[in-house]
Parts: sequence; structure tokens; C-alpha cells
Amino acid sequence: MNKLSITILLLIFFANTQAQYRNPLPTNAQLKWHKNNFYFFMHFGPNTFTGKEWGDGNEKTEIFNPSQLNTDQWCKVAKESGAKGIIITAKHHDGFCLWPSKYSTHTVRESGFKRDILAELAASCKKVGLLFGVYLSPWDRNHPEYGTEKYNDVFVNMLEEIFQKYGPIWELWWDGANGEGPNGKLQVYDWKRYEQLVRKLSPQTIIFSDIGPDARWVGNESGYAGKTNWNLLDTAGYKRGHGAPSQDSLGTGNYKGANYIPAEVDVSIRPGWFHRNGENEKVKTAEQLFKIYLESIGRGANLLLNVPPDARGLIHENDINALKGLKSKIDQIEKVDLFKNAALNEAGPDKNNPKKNSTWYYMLKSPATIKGIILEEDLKYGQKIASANISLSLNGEQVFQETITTIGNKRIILLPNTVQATELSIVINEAKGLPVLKRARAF
Ligand code: FUL
Repeated sequence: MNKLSITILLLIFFANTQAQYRNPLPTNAQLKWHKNNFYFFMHFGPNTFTGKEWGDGNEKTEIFNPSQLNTDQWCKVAKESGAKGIIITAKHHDGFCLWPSKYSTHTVRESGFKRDILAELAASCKKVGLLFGVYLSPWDRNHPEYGTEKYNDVFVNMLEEIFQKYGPIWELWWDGANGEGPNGKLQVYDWKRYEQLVRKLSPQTIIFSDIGPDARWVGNESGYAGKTNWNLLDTAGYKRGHGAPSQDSLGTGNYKGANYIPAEVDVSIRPGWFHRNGENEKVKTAEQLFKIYLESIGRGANLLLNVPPDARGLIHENDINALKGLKSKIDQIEKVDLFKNAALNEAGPDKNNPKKNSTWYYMLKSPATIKGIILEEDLKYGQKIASANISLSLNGEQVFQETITTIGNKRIILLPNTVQATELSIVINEAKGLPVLKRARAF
């Protein structure tokens, strides 16, 4: 074969692979991550004592001295709130390490507080069956090697230390915020090396960053995902931290995105990421938190709710109260199923067009008072549904109708008014291949 025919063959092959779009599937680790869709974030460090949002790395280590630190209390609150895990800021941008790292001199070991907080939290999580996750800021405003190639070794060594001492680590969080280090230099991160190391040390760990590889940032810190939310993202040509896709694309994902990278909504229960005494009256209310739940989990994303411990090393009473209110609201929608005993008719898709018109039709013997509907796609076959018609009827007469776009892990549809209904019908208008829905629920 001469060079020309090889080139032609390659071009044909390339054109074919472009034309045959394959819907990316989640890994097993991602499927488990979808199931555990609500968990806590905890920002804790020198900023808890200085009131700063971003420490500059010059804070004296002695200031870090919580008087009553109790990671069992954090876990109790998380459990009672229905959260499935905790992700802790092992190191924020100020470089202070909540564990006595061999690769830093700015740690709990040098502070007034000598205890290893990562060890304590990992043990508390294990005791009560919570997942344990770690936020490790690549940006480090304290480390003397930051801005040089040697810092890549430091970051790799820290990752190794954390995974070996405190694993299993369920989710690893890489923050996109990035700036200069103490010597005024920017760092060139060796992302490939970091990622390969984590994959080797712990293949099941979910790696989060603005562009994944396993979970993506949702594009805002206010607590909502796009109404249309694809678990797919095109990342080619983008870089972590700088030059990520637009915040809108992060919120909606890409319809034909090349990679399975679902969205995680990170938002704080308080005005800032760290606890500040002056803000105890500004904790979000149960109603505000529930709205966040509906607009994150209810739009198919995971919810990472930041509940930062205070300077005592405890979760403040006001946060606990708001979380209790949230839990009872969640239970009111997740723990009831008015269509549990409804008869179900499933009309398969049109054979000539498997993408269209799958219908699920639920029938009750007597009317139920309905406030909302919960739909879930079975994601092991990929995310497929692009548009669906949802309607409720009372003995054949329509009382509610809405057209929605994506469903994904979960779609919660809150009705504008409570209605009496005997029938629920879900008609798929458009899907990428055969749609697979789990049994619908109503509350
Ligand atoms: C941001 C950080 O700069 C904030 O301090 C916080 O940690 C938030 C979750 O991510 O990028």
C-alpha cells in the first residue's frame, strides 16, 4: 500500500468514528457515586481562626488550636442529616496541613494542636459507615518549593502519604483556584503525573476537578445545576483550573459530550466556606437548603454541602438545626411513594424508531394528593432521555402537564399546586437510544 492509500484509509476510518457517536457509559465507581448523591464538605484550617476566606500562608501555626475538636460529632451530624460522606480540606490554599505531613513544616504538628485530624476523621467515618473524601489544594501559598518543578514532587508525595495512611479515599477534590506562591511564582502542575498516581494507588477513587476526570464542577457556588443536565462533557482543548469550558456548559454538560463526567454542586450552608462567628445568624434556612436540594439532586447532580466546623472544632448549633429541618423535608419527599401500589403499563418504543415514544403509565384505584414526582434513569446504560412529557390525570381528566428535558440520576418535579390524581403518564419524546427508567415515584 502506498502512502496515499494509507492516508485515505485513515481518513475514512476517522470519518466513521466521528459519525458513529457512542454514548459514554459511567464506570462502576461513578455509578456508586450517583447513589451516594448527598455528602458534606468541611472547610477547616487557620481561616477558621482568622476569619479569612483565603489565607496567605503566613499565618502562625499556633493560631490553629480548636478547644473541643470532636470528629465523632461531625459524623453524627452528617449521618443524622442523611449525608453519605464527608470531604475535608486536608490542605487549603494557605498550605496548612491537617495531618502531620513529612513534606511540609506548616502542619498540625507545628501548631498548638498536635492531633492528626485526618486520622481522627477517617476513623470516625469508618465507625459510622460514612464515606471519607479529601480536598487537597494544588495551589499552596506557603510551601517554599511552590512555583518550581520540585513542588510537583511535594504534591505527589502528599497524595501518596494521604492515600497510604488514611485510605480508602472515596473522592479526591482538586480545586481550580490557582495563583502565586510565596516566591511570587505560578506553578506548572503535572496533572498527568498526579492523576496516574491516584489511579494506581486507588482506582476506585472519584477524582473531582472543574473538568473531571470523574466528576465535574457545576460552574457556580450558589447551589444549582442546569435544568438540562447531561452527565457528559467535552474536555478536549481545555485545561484544569484555567480555560475550563464556560460556566454554562459546566452546568448543563454537553448533549453529545465525549466523556462521562457528571456534575457536583458545591455550596456552603453559610455565607463563606469557613466558619466565622459573626455569621452564626446567617446560616441558610431549611427552606433555602431544600431549594438547593431540589435544584441540584433534583436535577441529576450530586450535592456537596459545606458545613464548616467552628473554632471549637464542632459543628455549630444553628447549622445543626437547619440541617434537621432539611432532613425532615427530604424525608417527606424521598420516604413516601404514593404510586407504590399503582398498576404499571409500559408501552415499549416504536420498533421503527426506538428513540421515540416509550410510555410509562401508572394507574391508582383511588385518588392520591400529589405534590411532586420523582423520576430516575437507569444510568448503567448511559444517560439517554432528552425530552419527556409528564402528566397527571384524575379519572381520565388531565390535572397537570409539564415537558421536561434530561432526567439522569434523579429528576424531582415539584407541582405548582397540589393535585388529586389517579394516573401518571411519562412519554419520552426524545432519547439517545432505548431509554431505561426506574419505577417512578410520587409524593
Ligand atoms: C474555591 C476555593 O477558592 C474556595 O476557597 C473553596 O475552597 C471552594 C470550594 O473552591 O475554588
